[in-house]
Amino acid sequence: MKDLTDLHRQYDGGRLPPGQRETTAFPVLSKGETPAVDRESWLLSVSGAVETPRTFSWEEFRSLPTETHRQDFHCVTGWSRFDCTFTGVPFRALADAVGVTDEAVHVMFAAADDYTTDIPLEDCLHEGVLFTWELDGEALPADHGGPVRVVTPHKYAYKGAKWVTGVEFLTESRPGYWEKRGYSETANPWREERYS
Ligand SMILES: Nc1nc2c(c(=O)[nH]1)N[C@H]1C(S)=C(S)[C@@H](COP(=O)(O)O)O[C@H]1N2
Ligand SMILES: [Mo]
Repeated sequence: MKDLTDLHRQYDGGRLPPGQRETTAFPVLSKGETPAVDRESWLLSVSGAVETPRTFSWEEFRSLPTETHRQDFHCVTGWSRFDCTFTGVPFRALADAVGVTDEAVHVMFAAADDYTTDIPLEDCLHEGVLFTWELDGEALPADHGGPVRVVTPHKYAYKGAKWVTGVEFLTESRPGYWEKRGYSETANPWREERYS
């Protein structure tokens, strides 16, 4: 188990970022309905500025290296949930599997509900970014993004696509769903980067 609950120190902040309040519940925040996706039908397509574009089935994805983390989760609407246990594939392991080219600067994540979100590549390579299928020792509930979602403990949680189906390495930034609607591209909770 990797404990990442102290990563706020990398940002010279306290554990609870400014303007947040701690909750022990885990609210669900989705722009629409929970899409019907299961492990058997789930596919993850990796494209763009990579040496080997490919699509992973659940079985293929599960052959990548995995880690279990303890992480905090910060929603831009003002709540934070401490000590979430997530198991999954680190973004870095996926990047190694496809070979990211030098031209890549940004990453666009796509999801089964047509949600998208973009993150600078450098921020995706942070050790906390995971493609996860397990929350607190149980299969990730569908409402929270199961079968597989992304988590970004160093960013507001809208950067973590639930029901993730696509990862596109971009040669220039392109705004995703909330970024188009005025939310921050960088989304650092310790600097309160909520809006752009
Ligand atoms: N595919 C998808 N991912 C998404 C969203 C969404 O609507 N669709 N909402 C985002 C927002 S705004 C937040 S705060 C978190 C909420 O995750 P939760 O519902 O597990 O709390 O998911 C993010 N990822
Ligand atoms: Mo959110």
